[in-house]
Amino acid sequence: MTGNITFSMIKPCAVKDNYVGAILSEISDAGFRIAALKMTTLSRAQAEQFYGVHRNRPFFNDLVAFITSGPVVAMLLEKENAVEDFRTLIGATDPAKAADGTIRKKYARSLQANAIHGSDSDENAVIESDFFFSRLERF
Ligand code: FUP
Repeated sequence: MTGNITFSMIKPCAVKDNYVGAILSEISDAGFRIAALKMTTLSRAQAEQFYGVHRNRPFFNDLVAFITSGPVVAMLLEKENAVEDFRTLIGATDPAKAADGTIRKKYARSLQANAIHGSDSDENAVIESDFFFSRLERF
């Protein structure tokens, strides 16, 4: 069975590049319903928790510095087959390898500053959504 929610976050690079509106339009046009949405800046401790799975990777410190460098736009998205369809919409992690037409291909700067996050499993979609949103913030 595939889940019908995913979690996404527009990263500080794309917020600074003024792509929030364009990216939200693409997400809506692709058939996702925005069930929660907020702009916020992560603390270092929050970023370390969010990216905890990468704690031992060589890029971890740089990744935490980047993701805390400015506001992000976090969202909870609903659609049938949400996780897989959203990963297709955003494209490969490295924008140089992302397919034409994908959000990362169009709006990312680099592997680190890759414009947007999308959950990689139904389980992580729930964990990440719960990390950012209370019950009262979901519609
Ligand atoms: P993704 O699931 O596509 O977000 O990619 P990963 O979970 O593999 O990586 C999480 C984030 O770490 C990426 F969005 C970008 C960053 N990253 C680097 O900065 N350097 C790397 O070598 C790999 C990933």
